[in-house]
Amino acid sequence: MTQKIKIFGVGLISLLIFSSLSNYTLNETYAQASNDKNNKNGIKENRGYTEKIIQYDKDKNCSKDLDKIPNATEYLTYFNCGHVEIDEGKNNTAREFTLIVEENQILPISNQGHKFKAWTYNGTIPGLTMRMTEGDVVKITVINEGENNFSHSLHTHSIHPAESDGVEGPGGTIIPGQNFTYTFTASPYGVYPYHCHVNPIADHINRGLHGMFIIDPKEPREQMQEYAMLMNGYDMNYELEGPITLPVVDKKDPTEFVSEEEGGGRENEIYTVNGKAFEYMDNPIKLNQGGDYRVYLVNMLEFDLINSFHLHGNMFGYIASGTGEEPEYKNDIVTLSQGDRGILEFKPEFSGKYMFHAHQTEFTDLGWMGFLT
Ligand SMILES: [Cu+2]
Repeated sequence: MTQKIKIFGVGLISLLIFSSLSNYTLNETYAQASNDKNNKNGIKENRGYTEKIIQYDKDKNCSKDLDKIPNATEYLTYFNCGHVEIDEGKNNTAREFTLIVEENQILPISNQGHKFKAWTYNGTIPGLTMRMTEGDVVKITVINEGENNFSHSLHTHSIHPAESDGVEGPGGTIIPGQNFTYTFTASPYGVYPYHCHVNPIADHINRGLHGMFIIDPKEPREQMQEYAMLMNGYDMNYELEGPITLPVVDKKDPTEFVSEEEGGGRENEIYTVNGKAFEYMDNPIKLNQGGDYRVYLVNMLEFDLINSFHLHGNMFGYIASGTGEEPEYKNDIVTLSQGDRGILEFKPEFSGKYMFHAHQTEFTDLGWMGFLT
């Protein structure tokens, strides 16, 4: 009898939980009520909390396919907004993501046959673009596969507690076969890199364990066609390298140091945007003349101190780190150090084919170049 009451109790609690929380899928449709009022982005002002969240996710072009492995062209518009749980009563949204770290991946990194011995989050370089809204409770579970040889972690930029920083404690070192869930409240809005933070960090990043995430403002930005672009490089000869350390002191003369063997060193042989050399030379990005475009740009290049983005035939407004609402200045080139990022907004004035590329000619020649048409 006691057992029965207990079971009934649990059932009742689950029922209560289910009635206050809602999981949603992105293909739901909503009838427009006659008293609906549109705000500047067409979001219905007087809808309930859940409907507003669902509409905002649609406007953000959140993918319905959370398990998709996007190729370099699909990566431009693949925004993964996680498994969503909405608490209407508390006006609270939670988003859950899972990143599986796999070593021993062989990924194509050009359309000419070059392949890379990659380490990946969910099978791609860069890892998927995670998207959320400021104030969302975010849980990212990182699984380090049992077959892997190294520990890994997830370090996200933005504001969060130390235990979710991916450096100290259990979240800083996930050994093969283990997992860890990083939890934080998304803040402030902006565009951010994420990457593994296990030593030697540059190698873990260069091998492919990096990506971007976007925290959108609660008040939506002006609606535009949006693209994600992440700049990286590939060092193809890893066997010559190891951890970066201070030089070894020469005991006979401490003002000198023992020089290391000459080697290939840390150098990128291929440069890309979105993981594949010359991808958008081969598959130009089609834009509409007079349309409004926004690019979330992140630089995850290792071994070279800076990278840049140059747009031909046009000027873009630039929002550094994406932490402001309006562009701070107009330019046709932006230079970013390692880990830096921002938002570009522009409108094609003329028809035709326009290049976009790094303004370092070496990077351009080695893959970081594309076309807008
Ligand atoms: Cu790692």
